Amino acid sequence: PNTPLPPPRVAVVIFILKNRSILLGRRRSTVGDATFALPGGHLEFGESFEECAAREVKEETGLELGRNKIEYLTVTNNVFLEQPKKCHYVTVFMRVVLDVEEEHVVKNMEPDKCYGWDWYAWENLPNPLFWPLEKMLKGGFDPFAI
Ligand code: 8DG
Ligand code: MG
Ligand code: MG
Repeated sequence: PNTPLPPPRVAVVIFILKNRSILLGRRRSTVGDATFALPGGHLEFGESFEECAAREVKEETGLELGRNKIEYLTVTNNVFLEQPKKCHYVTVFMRVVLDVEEEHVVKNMEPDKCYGWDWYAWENLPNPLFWPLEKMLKGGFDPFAI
């Protein structure tokens, strides 16, 4: 039977940069299960992209972005047809650069949704990356360069 397709949704995800590393978590989800992805989630009613990014980071990792400058980087269109549940996301990519001098404790706040967070060197990213991220990076996108 044909299940009706859900409308496209807006997701906000964030590159958290520290030195030459980024924060990635291995997903536990029907979408992109076991792949490495950025922190982030669904834009809620009335939120700015910056507010959504900061909220999701706090909910998922416990990190407080507080007075750090959160910047918009780019947007991509991602249609997931090969997943158990078909879905379509317009994904907004943000960035924050953390102070190298400060200590940043990252916790796995939603262990039902993520196997764990860790820092990965940009020159040596883990595999497999979540497909929308993979696609961008293969296209030459560099969150450090902008
Ligand atoms: P929420 O209930 O907390 O709002 O949502 P979530 O459970 O945190 O949602 P999510 O799956 O983490 O993110 C929503 C969608 O964003 C995801 O299903 C597909 C899209 N998305 C990308 N790239 C990335 C990425 O690198 N990381 C995350 N987390 N989501 C991404 O297109
Ligand atoms: Mg979330
Ligand atoms: Mg999430």
